[in-house]
Amino acid sequence: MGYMTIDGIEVEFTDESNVLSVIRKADIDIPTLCYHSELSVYGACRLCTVENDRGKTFASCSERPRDGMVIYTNTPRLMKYRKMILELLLSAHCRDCTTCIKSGECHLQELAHRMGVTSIGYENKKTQYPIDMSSPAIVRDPNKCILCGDCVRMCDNVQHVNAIDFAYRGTEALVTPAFDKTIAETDCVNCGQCRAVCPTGAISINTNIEVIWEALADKNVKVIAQIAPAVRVAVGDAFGLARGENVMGKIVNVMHRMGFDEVYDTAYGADLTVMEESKELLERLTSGEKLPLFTSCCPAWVSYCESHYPELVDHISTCRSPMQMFGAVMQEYYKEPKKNGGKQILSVAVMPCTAKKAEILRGESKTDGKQDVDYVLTTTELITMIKKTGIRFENLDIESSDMPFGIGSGAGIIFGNTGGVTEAVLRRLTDGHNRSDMDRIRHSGVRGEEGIKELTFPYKDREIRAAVVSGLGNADELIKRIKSGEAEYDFVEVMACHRGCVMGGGQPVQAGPRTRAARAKGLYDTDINTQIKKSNENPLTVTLYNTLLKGKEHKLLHRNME
Ligand code: HC1
Ligand code: SF4
Repeated sequence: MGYMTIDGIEVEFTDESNVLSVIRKADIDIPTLCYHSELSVYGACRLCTVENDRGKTFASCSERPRDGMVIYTNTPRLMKYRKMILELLLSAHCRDCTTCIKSGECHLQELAHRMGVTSIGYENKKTQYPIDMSSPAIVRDPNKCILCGDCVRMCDNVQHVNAIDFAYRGTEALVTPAFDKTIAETDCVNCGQCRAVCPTGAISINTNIEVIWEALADKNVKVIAQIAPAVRVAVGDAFGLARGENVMGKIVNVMHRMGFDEVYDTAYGADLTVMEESKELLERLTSGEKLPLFTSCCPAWVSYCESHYPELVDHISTCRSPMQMFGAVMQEYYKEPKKNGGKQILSVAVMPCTAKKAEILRGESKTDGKQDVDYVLTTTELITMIKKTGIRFENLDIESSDMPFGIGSGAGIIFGNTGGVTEAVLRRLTDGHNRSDMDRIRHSGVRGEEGIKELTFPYKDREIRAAVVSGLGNADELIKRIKSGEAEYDFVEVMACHRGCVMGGGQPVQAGPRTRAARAKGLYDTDINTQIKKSNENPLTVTLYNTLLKGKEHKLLHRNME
């Protein structure tokens, strides 16, 4: 702890690891392009440069705070310096800002505006590269890359995937997959976390917006949507609503107005997953085989396991993800002419996740050879569509989801937070359902945003040993411990994005710690307000098992890997 003087004001610091964090704590939004509190410090952009009382300048992101320091953040010299950095960056940058997908959300554009960059006196002589559209999840446009390295550090240091890296030197420097491969030719797991930290349009979402507009306008197509748990606590961010507010009711309303015929809740699919995954866990506990059971709902994790730990693929649950279970059930339901009204069914899933765009294309995501979910729209794409309509989302009344798939239990809703799947499974395996039963599970260690959590939970005459992991680097660490015999579990929940789907690669970006906490709280608060806490007590689930699912549980709810 100590004190430093920033622009003449005394500021206390405690455990901040760099001067930049102390400046931001003092409510000065000093510009940066390559700094993320969760990534290692790179110090490349130099925008955060400050001046001390002896006139020495230094990058505040890579300087430790010291007691008695005196610094200035906005001297004329610093202002000029920052403007010049931005001019140089823009001189080698594709400048089609008005048509860029990131326009209005681009951090470079915003800073250029803030720093008063009104013209660029240099011609862009940089080699122009083709846009990489090979991935169903993300698009790479090297011409918009400013070499901040955020995506590289995310992919390599945080996710342990190493799909992209720096190549070449000097003016030819580039971020690219090795050997100039396309992104689809690498081990990229489509998590979209690189896109979540990219400050420009160099990495963006591969969108399906246009095809959805066409379907909505087609009278011969019935468009059925499902909304993932984490989407409802992020859409409001874009419309000036309170961070983390659950806006599911407004989403249902706006989607009806846009022309979606039915809007359902993926939390219902999550309830089906809990039923099947709990059953599978009990079977494996009895046989003692293929333990730990790894969860299967996160497609980026499944891909990571396949490429990095193929010997553990058998340990992944055979359950389809909630999205896929729902997709299969929905297609079965709408097979009947009475239900489809003679129209073609188009199944759309609104997800916080870019990897879901790849999941729907996998062989095991089909039933009788047909894709169960036709398109995935990320939360960000849905926001873009809503904005295009001009409907004032923030003022909309709420509507409830459609039936017969409109009710999800609280257990299904909390899937969007790390630990949510485990908590839901433990609720299913617990006989009671009163508040103290739920609180016992809640306080078992399953909640919280740490990347690796461990817990034991009593079940009949034994204990269930569980681990909850979010972030693929953390999963990698945990698997190494499991393989070395250092750790032993019965159940392991893995979500590729740190903190779970609320921080998925398809969510609106620039989410600071307060946004993260608010989104998690938004889902937990929704659970508190939901009478049905357990998946097995969702009346719609119970009915489905006795009707449409009878004799088809395996076909519709499990991954068909033949
Ligand atoms: Fe998720 Fe899931 S929780 S994976 O994060 O199991 O994407 O929200 O929809 O399928 O329900 C995502 C969220 C989501 C699935 C569920
Ligand atoms: Fe790496 Fe994920 Fe980006 Fe692929 S989507 S390049 S795995 S961070």
